[in-house]
Amino acid sequence: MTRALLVVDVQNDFTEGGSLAVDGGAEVAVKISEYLRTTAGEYAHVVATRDHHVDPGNHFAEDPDYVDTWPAHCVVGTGGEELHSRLDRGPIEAVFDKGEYAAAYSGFEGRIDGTSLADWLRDHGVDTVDIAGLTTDHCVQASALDALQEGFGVRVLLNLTAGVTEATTEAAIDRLRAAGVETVGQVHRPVRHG
Ligand code: VGL
Repeated sequence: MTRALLVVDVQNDFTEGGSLAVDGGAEVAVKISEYLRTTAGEYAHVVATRDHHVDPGNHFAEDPDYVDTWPAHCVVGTGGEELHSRLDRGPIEAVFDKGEYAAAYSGFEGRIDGTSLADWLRDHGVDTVDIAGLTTDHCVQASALDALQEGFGVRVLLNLTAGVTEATTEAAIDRLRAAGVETVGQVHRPVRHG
């Protein structure tokens, strides 16, 4: 088994002070960095994704519902798009950007230099992925379901994720488990919007 860690969307806009801040987002950045220090040998590769929006159409709204429409976030060229400063970039070998002109919740829509995340992982011999990052109920969920579709073994490290709302986070966890994704630990419970 060759395992990679996939760090999804740990970007400033999804953390405290950002335009789509999730409670516990910055803590997730810190905890992933700690986790990487203590589990260095477990992963053959560590990669990350970023939401990378130019004009993603009705993914952005003036009056967002926080389910299908959102305040502008992770706009290319803004600080909000940057990976969080407390996320240790050292172990991250490749960053896959997604969503320039449309919503792209799944990290598997991401590319680096034209190569898709799934192809990059397969090219590097990866057959199993652990997923951490933001947000449990949207991009982490979508990435985990796509990872399964792409044929990878998948675990979601819930203690290294944070969700937008409690209800959608619980629904996401149920859906992931029903689909065959192994979950590890407990998610940080969101208190906003829920
Ligand atoms: C995300 C809401 C909107 C995420 C992205 O990264 O989970 N959530 N866009």
